[in-house]
Amino acid sequence: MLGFRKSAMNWVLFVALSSVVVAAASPARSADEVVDSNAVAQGTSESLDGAPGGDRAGTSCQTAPDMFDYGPHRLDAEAEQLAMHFAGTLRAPDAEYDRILRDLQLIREAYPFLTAVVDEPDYMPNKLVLRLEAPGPWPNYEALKYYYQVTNDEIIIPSLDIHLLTFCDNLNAHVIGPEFAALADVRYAEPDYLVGWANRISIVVFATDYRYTILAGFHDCFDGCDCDRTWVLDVADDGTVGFVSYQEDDHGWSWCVFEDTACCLPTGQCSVMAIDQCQLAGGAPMPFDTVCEGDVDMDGLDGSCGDGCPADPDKTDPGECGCGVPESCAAGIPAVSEWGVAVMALLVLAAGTLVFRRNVGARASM
Ligand SMILES: [Ca+2]
Ligand SMILES: [Ca+2]
Repeated sequence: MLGFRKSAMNWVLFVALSSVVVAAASPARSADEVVDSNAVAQGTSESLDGAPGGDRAGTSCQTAPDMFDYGPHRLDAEAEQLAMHFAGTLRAPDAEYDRILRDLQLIREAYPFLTAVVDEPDYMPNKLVLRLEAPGPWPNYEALKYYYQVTNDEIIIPSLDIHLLTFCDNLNAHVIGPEFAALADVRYAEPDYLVGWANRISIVVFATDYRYTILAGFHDCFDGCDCDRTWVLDVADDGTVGFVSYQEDDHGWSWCVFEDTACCLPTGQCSVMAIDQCQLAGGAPMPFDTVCEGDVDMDGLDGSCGDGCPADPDKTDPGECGCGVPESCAAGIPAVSEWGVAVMALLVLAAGTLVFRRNVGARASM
């Protein structure tokens, strides 16, 4: 949180100093916007995930011997960003990307309310802000831009030679930044920071378990949220999701209200309670907008907790016959095959009789 506040303050200072010049050049984006645009990008490039180098539809990245090889374009921007940071690499390694993508899906299947808690990046993953040494030309800078396939070089503050680079695909800004900053042409390079993010996922590994710390902030998030919830979950190699802890933090603010949620208890009943109490009771917290429907048919299972037939006391699953119809409606289906067996038996008997009679008749005529 401290790191965020510091970078946000840097950004605010940066914007304040340059607002007159920049004006409409580079509007500040929020983390929400980036997550939304990532979601759109994911939807249009689904078939590319894991594709070997060469198929770069959805990006303008090229494959050439004198250019950086971006490898496969990643379908899921969230897993890509987390994998890059977890591995500390320029691009997301396959193993980490696949593992994190799988684990987050498993976590969200086990805890559906966490589907809404998507990691928000604190910088634009395909951009870099840098200041050049005046005056140009900058041959080393241009050569590195070519190598990393920069698609746009926008001068956002001409008087200070501050540029905003756009790359053909996402990169870890904390790795690419120092590489540009090391050039004699470049005074400094830093990520294109975003403000206003609320959700953050961090990862550490214990033996074969990946531990996910999932923070969901709310209330006045521009400079760091006032209130947050944190879940810690482990996902084992075999995909088992283990609950470690849940914590609410009001950071001393009296206006942080941690709403209760619908909880499906192991008994099948639904009850509204605090999330930590639900989890301590072995229950599954439901999405925040879930309303307990109640056990109208009194079969022991609440309509919100998996009673697929909330008005049928004899069924909790529509099955083949549907709610309100006994599953024995399907009894006719096996009867058909029984008839089939009977008909076959009659045919065999008739054929056997014909053969027998023919043989007897042949002997008689001899
Ligand atoms: Ca019921
Ligand atoms: Ca029922």
